[in-house]
Amino acid sequence: LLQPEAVQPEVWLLPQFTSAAALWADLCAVAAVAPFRHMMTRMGHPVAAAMTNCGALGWTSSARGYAYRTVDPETGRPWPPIPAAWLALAREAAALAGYADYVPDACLVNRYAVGVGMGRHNDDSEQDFSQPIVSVLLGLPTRFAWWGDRPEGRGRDLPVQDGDVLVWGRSARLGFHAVRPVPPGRHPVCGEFRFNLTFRKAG
Ligand code: MD5
Ligand code: FE
Repeated sequence: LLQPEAVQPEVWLLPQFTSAAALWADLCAVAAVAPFRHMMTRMGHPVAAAMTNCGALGWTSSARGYAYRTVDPETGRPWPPIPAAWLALAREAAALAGYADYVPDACLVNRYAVGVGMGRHNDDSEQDFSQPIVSVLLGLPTRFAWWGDRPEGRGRDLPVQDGDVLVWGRSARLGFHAVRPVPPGRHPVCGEFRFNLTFRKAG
């Protein structure tokens, strides 16, 4: 458990805390029930990362804006539950970072092809900012960019790789961040993709 220099207090990095190999079967099972899709933004273009969800609430974007939903709009069915091993992992990481009894109700799963990133934003659609976000990085390495409260300049880069887990909350919970485009490569489990699991207390 360490606090990377590139970011700020209340951002914790757990290097090599898990691996894509350990989570892969559950990832395939989630995607079989709730397939990856490119959601639309309010501006009318598709999100570059493909997304799906598990848990009671799933994050969605459409022409009507962002919303957490209990039902997958693509299938009309509830999102699959968060796999037990994933929940245990998120709870363990949160506990190490000082959050006792973390109970996420939402897990957004992002899939990035080579060359794809995510622009600068902060995560403010949740009801409960007292609870941290736990982010699990799988597959190809990339860099996160971190700004914190003031979204100015290029931001600071944090290199991350398969199996790393980030926990960020409290004063960092509403910090601005981005994902730099994924450099070319091939991961033995994930192929030419990077995945990210983002656990949140959304409801
Ligand atoms: C991703 N997802 O990789 C990111 C990971 C999102 C989203 O941002 O809203 O779906 S979130 C973890 C993150 C990003 C940037 C910086 C830091 C963590 N950090 O320095 O702690 O799909
Ligand atoms: Fe985010």
